[in-house]
Amino acid sequence: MNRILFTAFIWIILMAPPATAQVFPGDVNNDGIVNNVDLLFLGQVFFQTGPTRSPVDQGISFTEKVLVPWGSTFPNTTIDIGFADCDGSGFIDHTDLEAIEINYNLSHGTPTPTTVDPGQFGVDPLLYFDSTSLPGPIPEQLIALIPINLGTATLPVASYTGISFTINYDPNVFADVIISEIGAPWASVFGLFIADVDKSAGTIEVASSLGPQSPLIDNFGPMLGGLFIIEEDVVGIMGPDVPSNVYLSNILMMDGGLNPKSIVEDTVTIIITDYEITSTNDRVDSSLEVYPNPAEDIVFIKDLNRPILSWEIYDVAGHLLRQSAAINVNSCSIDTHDFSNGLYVLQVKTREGMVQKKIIIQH
Ligand SMILES: [Ca+2]
Repeated sequence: MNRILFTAFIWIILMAPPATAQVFPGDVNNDGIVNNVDLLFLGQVFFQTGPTRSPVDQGISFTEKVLVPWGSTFPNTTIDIGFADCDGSGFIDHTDLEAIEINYNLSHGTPTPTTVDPGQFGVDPLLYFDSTSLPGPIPEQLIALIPINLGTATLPVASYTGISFTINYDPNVFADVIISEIGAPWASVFGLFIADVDKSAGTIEVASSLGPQSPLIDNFGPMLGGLFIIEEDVVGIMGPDVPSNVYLSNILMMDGGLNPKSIVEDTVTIIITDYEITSTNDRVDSSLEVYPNPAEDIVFIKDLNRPILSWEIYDVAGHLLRQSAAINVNSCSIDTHDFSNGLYVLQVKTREGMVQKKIIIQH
């Protein structure tokens, strides 16, 4: 009798199906939450191929799908690479990046996100705001152009393959913040990038990965352009020099073996002044027209109410690219045929104050 029971027990153990893992599309590192860290893992295995999931378990909706293990794991982990094939197609590609974007911040079970080591100032490299491009106090409704740099000449980063972090700002002060990649060395043609914006919380969660085809980077310098667009009428600002802090947090940089590297955080203080103090007249933005936008080879500026005295165009890194001579016209045009596709800031000086506009060049 005992022997029969024992045999039955063994049989049950042998015949019981193995515990199957579930894929929640977008949670590439299977830590319970879809966030910017998942992009770092995705970048490591981009373009890899493996077995497809069964048709009922394909797709990127945030419901559990049965994992078909790929049999290989991310470096230094026990996480099967099959988790990166979010849609179950057998090919890791941009649809899987889309799964991160669509399911961002969704969670399952009890998330155990990666803890971040804040690093040690003077020992570890910095991710920091390059405030040298800040001209000083900035009036309401204008744009503060602040590039974000990674590493310095004395403390460069080593073996870079990707980074994720959060930018935190006061949503009552900034109407919008636009982040864009500057390019080499931190971005490659095979690279991946996301910036998830939460305007009510005042956060942007960013991740950038070189992708699998690129060599590791030992370097330092500008990484991202940041346009911090100040509200037209900042609540409570009635006088000059009101400070507002923008800071970085949750920085996770990884090398090619997915080993975290400590990076030190930074804060920049943007000084905002009441618009009325810097202008002798009423607000001037309403009558200035900039078109077309997006533009290809030429941008027109027109202000029938107030003469245009000069204009300047900056890239997202804060570099002055082109400027007019002193003029006094109601309309003019700017040749942009040799500009790269992307976002720029046009700053126009009119007789009654300064106006800034975002322009997009798309050839
Ligand atoms: Ca995750």
